[in-house]
Amino acid sequence: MESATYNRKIVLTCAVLSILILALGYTSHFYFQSLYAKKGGSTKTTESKSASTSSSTNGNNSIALNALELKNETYRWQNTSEGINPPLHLVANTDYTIKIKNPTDTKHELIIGSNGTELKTSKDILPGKNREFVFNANSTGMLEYHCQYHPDTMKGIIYVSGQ
Ligand SMILES: [Cu+2]
Repeated sequence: MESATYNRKIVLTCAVLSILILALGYTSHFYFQSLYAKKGGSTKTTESKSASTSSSTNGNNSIALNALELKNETYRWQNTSEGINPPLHLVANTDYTIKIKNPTDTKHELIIGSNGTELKTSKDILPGKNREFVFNANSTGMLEYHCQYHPDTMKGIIYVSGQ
């Protein structure tokens, strides 16, 4: 009889203890969840901020052209989208920033021309240097670009369309 009440006491104590442990785990779970939710919220705000900054810089018209050495000092112009001596597509009466990188070991000079007439030059771009300049085509049609020093291998066509 006495051992039965003793057993009942132990069972009761165990039950109370396990309820306490469960309750503690439950509340701490919610506490940490709310902490992480706060952290996640602040990360989201910075992400959307940087996204809007990059979209505003994309508003400029820019064209990237790099000097490229193939082998035996044969050079080409190159961009990332259309490859070697790429055709350039411009809209008339619009400013374009032409950005040129020269990672080769010799100098280059980009010249934009029309029927042998020079319209714009980048001036000399020395080895390892970058250069950018603004070009604006004032009429539609076809122009050409070439390098002053490698006119036979570094050359391409510029198509100027209307707005
Ligand atoms: Cu060149």
